[in-house]
Amino acid sequence: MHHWLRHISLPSYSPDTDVKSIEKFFVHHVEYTLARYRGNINQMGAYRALAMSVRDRLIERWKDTQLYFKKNGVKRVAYLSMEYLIGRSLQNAIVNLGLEENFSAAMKNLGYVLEDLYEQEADAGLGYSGLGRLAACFMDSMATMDYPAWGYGLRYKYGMFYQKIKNGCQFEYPDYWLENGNPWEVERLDIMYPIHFYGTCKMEMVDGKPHMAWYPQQKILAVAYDTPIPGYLTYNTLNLRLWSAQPSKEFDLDQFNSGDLYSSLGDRSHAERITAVLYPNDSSFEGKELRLKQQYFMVSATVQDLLRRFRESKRQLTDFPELVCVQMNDSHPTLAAIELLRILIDVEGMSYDESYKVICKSFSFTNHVVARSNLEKWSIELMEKVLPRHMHLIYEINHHFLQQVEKKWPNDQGKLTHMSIIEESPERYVRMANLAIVICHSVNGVTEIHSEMMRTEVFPDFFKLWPERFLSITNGVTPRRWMLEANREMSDLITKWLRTPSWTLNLDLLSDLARQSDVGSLQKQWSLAKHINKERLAGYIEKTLGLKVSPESLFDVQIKRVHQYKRQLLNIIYVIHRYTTIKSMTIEERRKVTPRVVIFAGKAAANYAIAKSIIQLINNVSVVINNDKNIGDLLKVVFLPNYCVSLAEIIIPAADLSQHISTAGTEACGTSAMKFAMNGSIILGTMDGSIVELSKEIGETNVFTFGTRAYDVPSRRSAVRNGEWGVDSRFEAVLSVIERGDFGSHDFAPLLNSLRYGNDYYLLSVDFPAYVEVQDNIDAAYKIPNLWNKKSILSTAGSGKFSSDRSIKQYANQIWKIKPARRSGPISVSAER
Ligand code: AZC
Repeated sequence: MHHWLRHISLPSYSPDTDVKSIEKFFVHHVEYTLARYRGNINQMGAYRALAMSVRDRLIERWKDTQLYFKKNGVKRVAYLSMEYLIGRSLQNAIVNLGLEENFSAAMKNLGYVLEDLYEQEADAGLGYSGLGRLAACFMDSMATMDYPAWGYGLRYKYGMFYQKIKNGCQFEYPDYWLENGNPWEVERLDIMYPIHFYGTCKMEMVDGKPHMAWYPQQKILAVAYDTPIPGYLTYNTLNLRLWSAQPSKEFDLDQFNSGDLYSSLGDRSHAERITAVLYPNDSSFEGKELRLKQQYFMVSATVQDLLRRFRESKRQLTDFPELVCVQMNDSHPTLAAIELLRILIDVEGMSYDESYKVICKSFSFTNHVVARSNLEKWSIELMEKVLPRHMHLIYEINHHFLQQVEKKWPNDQGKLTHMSIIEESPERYVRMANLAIVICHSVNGVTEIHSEMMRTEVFPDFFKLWPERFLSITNGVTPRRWMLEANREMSDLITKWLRTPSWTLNLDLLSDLARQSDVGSLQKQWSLAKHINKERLAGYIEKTLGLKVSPESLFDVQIKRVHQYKRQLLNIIYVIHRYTTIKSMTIEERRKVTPRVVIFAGKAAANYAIAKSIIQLINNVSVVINNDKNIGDLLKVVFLPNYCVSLAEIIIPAADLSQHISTAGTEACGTSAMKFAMNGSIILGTMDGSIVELSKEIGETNVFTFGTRAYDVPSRRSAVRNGEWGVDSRFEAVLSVIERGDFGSHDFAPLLNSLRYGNDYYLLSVDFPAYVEVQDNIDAAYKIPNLWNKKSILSTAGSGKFSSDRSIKQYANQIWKIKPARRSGPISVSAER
């Protein structure tokens, strides 16, 4: 019957992009999609109607893009991630379509302000941290550069928790981001896969050969929710497929027949629980059966989907790696490879050896972890219970792998113990990163320093065994969201001074700003743009906290997850030191002080007590300082609650200075520094993660670095542990005023103890003197506007390397071996490309 459909032409529904058509489609959605009257549509309603109008334009491109990939039989990459920190999508979609002017005009004609409608959108926080935001930036770059790619993940109903601060303390609330619906997703009830759990395995004879059969006990359905990801100024639009759990009908029917309707409904909610909530990733997952089920749920649905699409090519399964490659964002999706192995062997009847070759050629793995103790592992007991057949296969892989180790290093028990996929004592675990390295053809770190640490400290034996597998690809961020959308003022300036808008697609062009960094008029316009952004942030701070801050002050920002290794504690200890120093100054001396607003934002994992008490301390300090009339505008401290993508978009363009001060050798990358540098914020950092490369690009004299270098960390740590490190008296003085209760009666003893008695693992006391010194240099530099502005311009000029377009190009060329496949179509923009 379907060929009849081909002859039907749609009543002029081709989504034109002129202002009048946009108005029409908007009204159409008000009336027919939302079923509301034109006369009484509120801001939220208007946002939804607008989003639907944008979505229409995306869907057409998206379908065409998929068809184009399919017809051309191109090799594709599947990007697998347990997290996508997407943030808002409306502005991104409109900008990427190149239609902001038209949409703005159409909304204005209808009595709306486009920017206000942007603000209505919920922030999709389907991720917790860096690797989740990285996945979102990578999707934007893959789409923009026309790579044939798919994103795969989970559609959590509750994203990262909503953070509220009460009396200085963090409280976590569920973040039901779907409250007002999600106009970007398309529910695909036609794309659904069964996912099995638990049960037993039995050896059976099939055609005279032994064969392992799995009799699972639970079956849950994975339903696809598709989100179009538009590339910037290209017709190509990719798909992010997020899986949602749904009970299987058969399963419910069994229960119903047993006469127990209500427990069958209970099972329904049990099934749905799998994709109910995102786990914060720096609390331990150990023992969390639900998290293991989430991982398997995501990868099993994905692998089935990849196989279904591959089968359409009619090629043999041994050709799978020629058409598909799979990138795993950290070790969380590693079971994808085991699932593919299982299907090839158990369902397709391929041999182990042949199947193993297929997975090794298809999979690659990005590691985001530095400390070995943070590598992911799963209890074998749990794995055997939830995924018994997969556990067999892991044993088999390990068996073959250890034979290789034995061959390379005969009789070396140490090597076998270290490298084994199975940890034997004190308890038995599967080491997911070891498994990932064994089964992948490539594994990469996320900065040069991190990749080097992987080779020498985290996985040195694996590196000796397979040096060719280890690559380094420095992370990047998308300049569309982080510059063009978040910082219009500065973006316009850059376009003007570079005399081309194409820097947004070729960020290396920014380097040309360096040549002009001394030009007075550029400097003037540059600092004016920064000032406008600072006023906007000051307005937000006043609205949120009722606190007035002066945009004339130096805005000094640290925003990221709250963690001991990121050392927000060092920052606030310095703030207290600065405060007491100012208080002891004469009026004359105070005149020379550079006024600062120190801004923090970040969430602590709900069960991470020390991190939560760091948040408490910051807030308590802010209450004391901000209410001290004697200090006035010389110092203000701000903690902005509920850090998320859209908050970062307001803060980053307004920063004069941003802090990235992790103990050297603890931060794999730290992508926020790249966003700050692009936005002309001067970097204050330790030589860790991305700062090493940023300072190389920007020029060492234009960034402020300090502190222990990674190679000195072990010896200083042992000096601290053995009480051989003399603690700076200013540092100790701060600890005692906290102890005395100057910043509230909260029990800060555990926090203070983490810095004393040889416990200072993150070397705050060691780096404090250098930190104070570099802060003095910053104050001095800020007083000389043309010096400061020049540094700011050079920060932007030096950040071209850190576009995620560059990262993705490296992945495509070095790991995936895929090429762009650009579907030329009507591009509705005049912008050059
Ligand atoms: C983070 C790293 O901590 C951060 O340094 C890096 O910039 C980011 O990944 C992207 O590579 N790690 C995570 O988000 N999560 C885990 C499990 O490490």
